[in-house]
Amino acid sequence: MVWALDELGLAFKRHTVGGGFGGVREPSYLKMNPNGLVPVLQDGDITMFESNAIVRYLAARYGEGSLRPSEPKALALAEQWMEWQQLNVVPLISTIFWNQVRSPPAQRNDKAIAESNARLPGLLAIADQALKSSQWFAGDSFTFGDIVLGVLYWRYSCLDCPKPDTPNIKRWFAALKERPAYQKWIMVQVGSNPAEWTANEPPDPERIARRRGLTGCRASSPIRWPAPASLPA
Ligand SMILES: N[C@@H](CCC(=O)N[C@@H](CS)C(=O)NCC(=O)O)C(=O)O
Repeated sequence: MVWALDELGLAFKRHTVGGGFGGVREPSYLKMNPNGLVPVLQDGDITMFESNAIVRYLAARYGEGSLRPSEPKALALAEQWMEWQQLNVVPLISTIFWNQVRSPPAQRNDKAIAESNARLPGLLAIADQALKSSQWFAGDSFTFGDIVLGVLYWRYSCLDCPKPDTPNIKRWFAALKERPAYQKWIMVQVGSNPAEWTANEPPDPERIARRRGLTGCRASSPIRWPAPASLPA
């Protein structure tokens, strides 16, 4: 969400809540998101949850013709890849991440890691093939169709696991890393095991909060999440 806000050049205010920061069980928060999760977006009279829906809303309201393609075919592709990434790739990368980086060794599920590692090459080959004929998932321009995999691919790049040779994804990822908003909000060191995760904890509380908000996605996790962002009406 914050990456999208920044890509759109929108001013926003972030509130750090969730996990150890608390706040998500407060009645006032549950009114905004009854799931007690982050993120939540407040923008004028709109209050909403579900990060992908938030990104699509921001793109529709503030990024028509840029983050949200105006042309129906490109829009269809952006929608298609956002769904596909979320439903197929995110669970596999998240499984490896949570077991290798965020779980104590005794709770690490090696079978789940192996299953994810076995399935990822086939899935990434599909994305790689799509990126053979276009620079971005929806064509020649960066769109919200690049966001879901963009977030997760950074984390994947930090993981200690076998990585298939995907030259087109490699080129796409290199282009993402050139984007200032990606550098600022996504390219944060996460480490590849629990010790590195802890060692990478930066001393600056603001950076800790930022990193925590961008490096995990499991409701039961003990880490803290920032939310919501509010836009000027
Ligand atoms: N599908 C929801 C997932 C929300 C979700 O699971 N949020 C996690 C962070 S990504 C959370 O609030 N975790 C709080 C916690 O684990 O304490 C979305 O994309 O917004």
